[in-house]
Amino acid sequence: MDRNLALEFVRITEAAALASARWMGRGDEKSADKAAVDAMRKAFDSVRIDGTVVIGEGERDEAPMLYIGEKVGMKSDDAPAIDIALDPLEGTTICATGGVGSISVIAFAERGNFLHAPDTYMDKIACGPAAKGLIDIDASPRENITRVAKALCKPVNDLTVVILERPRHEKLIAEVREVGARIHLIGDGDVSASIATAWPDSGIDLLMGIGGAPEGVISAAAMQCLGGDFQGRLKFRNDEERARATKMGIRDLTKKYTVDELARGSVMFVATGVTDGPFLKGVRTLPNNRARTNSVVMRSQTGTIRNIEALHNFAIKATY
Ligand code: VTB
Repeated sequence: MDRNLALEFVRITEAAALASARWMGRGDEKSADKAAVDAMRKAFDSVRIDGTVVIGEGERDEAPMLYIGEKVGMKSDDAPAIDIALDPLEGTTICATGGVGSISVIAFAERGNFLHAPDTYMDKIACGPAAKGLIDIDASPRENITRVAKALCKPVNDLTVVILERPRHEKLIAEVREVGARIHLIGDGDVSASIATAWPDSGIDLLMGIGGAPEGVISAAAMQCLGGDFQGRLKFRNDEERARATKMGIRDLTKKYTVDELARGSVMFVATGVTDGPFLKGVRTLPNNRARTNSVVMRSQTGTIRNIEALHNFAIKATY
């Protein structure tokens, strides 16, 4: 895969972030999401790839654009065949309420390298490079917390675990508190939260709990670039979800997925902040019809992590 592709792709997440940021705090999740999807879909047309969306906005009958299986990119004979896992606006509610950590994100890899995850839940655990290889989704919270604290040379009381604030996590939250670790509860946005575990100085050490499965694959792609660790197991709410997973080719519905099984090979990851988050600043509107975006571009092959700050002048380029 051409390394320059990642730099092409950042234009796409910038476009989606700029478009959805216009809806920040307006209490209208649908419009914020639609703005991001429209901008991202349009921006894909300018990239020379033979792209297939494998993690997207949903299945063809429920998503008009960027649905699973959709072909994107300006196809040409020498265009590379790549699989794409995307979320034009991860954290729609965050954006609609002006909260913390909504991003626009695309991960991509050579064909066949992402798990084709159904839109169900996934039990997840994530940590940064220092504790890689030490976490185990089958171990107790106590065990995982103790191991990570040791790897980070911190007392357990200083460890911060990020967990989605959901009734389903009551038991997990109680267990973590009993062990003595601190908890950062978030309303949404577990992709940002997973990345935060591997981001220096984010203040987050470990992620635990159940979130969306598609977000799990995107998070795993990011962790491959950051050298962090991630494990996941699909969680189904009903037989219909199980049937959907089987239809997508998942044979063992109880399988524990390692980070390598979720995102393999040479993976690239780009994200642009929509609202301020633990590792990216959100879109800033500036005087004279300008805006500033903050993005990250990462490649697993080289481990390079680029922060890209861009100043957009809408007086010249009025696209978004
Ligand atoms: C999480 C969160 C996402 O979905 O994955 C969550 O990170 C899981 O679903 O931002 P529930 O809201 O049903 O718990 C999101 O909130 C939205 O994709």
